[in-house]
Amino acid sequence: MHKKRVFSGVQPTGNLHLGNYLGAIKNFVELQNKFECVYCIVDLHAITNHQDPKDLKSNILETIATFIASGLDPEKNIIFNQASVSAHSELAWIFNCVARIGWMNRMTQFKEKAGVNKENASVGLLVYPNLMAADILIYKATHVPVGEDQKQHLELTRDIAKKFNNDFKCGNYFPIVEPLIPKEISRVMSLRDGKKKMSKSEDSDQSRINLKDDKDIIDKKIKRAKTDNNPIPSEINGLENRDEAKNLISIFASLNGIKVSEVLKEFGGKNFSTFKNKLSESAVEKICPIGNEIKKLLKDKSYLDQILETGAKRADLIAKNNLKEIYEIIGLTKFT
Ligand code: AQP
Repeated sequence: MHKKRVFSGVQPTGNLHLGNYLGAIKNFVELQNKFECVYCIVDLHAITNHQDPKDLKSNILETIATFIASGLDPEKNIIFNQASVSAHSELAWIFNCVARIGWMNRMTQFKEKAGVNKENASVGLLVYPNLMAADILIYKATHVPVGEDQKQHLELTRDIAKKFNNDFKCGNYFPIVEPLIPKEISRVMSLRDGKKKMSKSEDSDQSRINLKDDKDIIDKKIKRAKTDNNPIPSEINGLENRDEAKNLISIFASLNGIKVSEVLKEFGGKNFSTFKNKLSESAVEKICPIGNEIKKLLKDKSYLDQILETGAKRADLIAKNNLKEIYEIIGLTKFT
């Protein structure tokens, strides 16, 4: 039996948005009172696409500020950046040798991110899921809170753990992780296109609510969010084939911690303009305090650095010890 431990990460690629919050960070905060949690700013994942070094540095600080502003306690949780703990990269190399090329080729995120010019994508982007598996398994984490877009990568993490345990006949050395995906909204969609996920890299800022947006901006973005001409349905099946409507209703449910069915009970038969006013109120109430706190925390960079340094030392202790065991299982000797 493995000790229950949560691990998750967020890339420091700027523009953290409502999707990152409702899909992942909000869940991180809830879990901190139930599990031992390790939360990582996955800066090595960020460089699978070119990052300006100055932007990367400031985005790392902004991500840690977002964690703290959202309610993560840096003493209760281990919070650090991935580049500080070299065991992640070492285990990723081992997993490059465990995972099969065919597994990588099936990853839909690679296909989406590499686009049409696959040959020109970095090798790092292709093997990104192996590093993600290493991030999780170096801590022998058992539970991983993520948005639905990461589900396939977690299935791969499970496959890698099983293959490693099997190849090296080491019982259940690596746990088979369980994804923790939010129920009411597993994937927050773009405000401009209900078929696309809300994303940092989308060109149009109107497609997402950034955690640092102020009240007026949030209000405007929600008022302009795409909907259809039909009123809000009273039953869930009335949301079928209405991606934009479903998205806004689900966002409201998630922001207020209620079920989609309850939202439909309250707003069924009403038009979207009434609903959008309420949605905007909820978003402003939940997001603006976080945005204001992020801005405040960013003024004290040494405080943020100190959290990262302490977290890195705590993470490194666990990771180094596990890496030593892993090397022994494989038959590798580390003389340093
Ligand atoms: N739209 C989303 N809905 C629900 N969850 C989401 N997540 C991201 N977008 C949504 C979750 O947020 C966590 C951190 O994600 P990430 O920053 O590591 O990378 P990402 O998934 O690639 O985020 P973006 O915004 O989509 O970035 P780009 O545009 O660079 O691709 C993860 O748990 C993720 O599931």
